[in-house]
Amino acid sequence: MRRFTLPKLYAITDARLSGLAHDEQLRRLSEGGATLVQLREKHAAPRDFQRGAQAAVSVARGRGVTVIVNDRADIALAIGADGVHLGQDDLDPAAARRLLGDDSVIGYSTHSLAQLERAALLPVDYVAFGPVFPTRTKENPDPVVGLELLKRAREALDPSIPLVAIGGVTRANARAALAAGADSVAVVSALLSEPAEIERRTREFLDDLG
Ligand code: TZP
Ligand code: MG
Repeated sequence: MRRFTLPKLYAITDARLSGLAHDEQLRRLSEGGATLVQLREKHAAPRDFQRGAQAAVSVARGRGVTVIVNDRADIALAIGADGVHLGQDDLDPAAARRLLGDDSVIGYSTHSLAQLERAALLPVDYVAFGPVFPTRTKENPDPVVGLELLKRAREALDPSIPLVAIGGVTRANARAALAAGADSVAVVSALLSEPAEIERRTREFLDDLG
């Protein structure tokens, strides 16, 4: 698996929310200082996502931004992304590892302590846990886990596996998520809901996280 230091801020794209293509979102996030971006696309046809993600990887390459593709190991492989982020219903992480090889980053979403404990046995580079706070970005989200359960998740997970808090993270609560034991916060709407503000919000978020 890839030796990979997770930055405190993990930005995730949303073309519907921002009204911007993935490459333009990545450009603005990167201008604000983001170094890790997940391309998340729940509405476009795979061909369109492939093209949009390819353009985003091209932008990322000149900027040293790590790019993770949500859901689709095939697209990640085809476009030379740095890795894939898988949910509980996507290709299983062991299969994705066989496809992508040892140098790719594989992240995995979990929503309960039971899922988290199973994740620790899989060939993944980080585990996400959430939604930590209420979110309107994800359709049919799992129940909110909260900060207490996030803390227990950190205690339950092997310390060598980075933990990402996701769901409803804002500037107001991000530090609490880190204090509860998350290594990183994954953020969509608090960065992207005002497209003209993406760069500024990203910078402010990073300033807050220190
Ligand atoms: N997985 C759990 S919550 C979530 C995902 C993809 C959405 C996070 O979006 P936001 O806008 O930061 O709450
Ligand atoms: Mg998924």
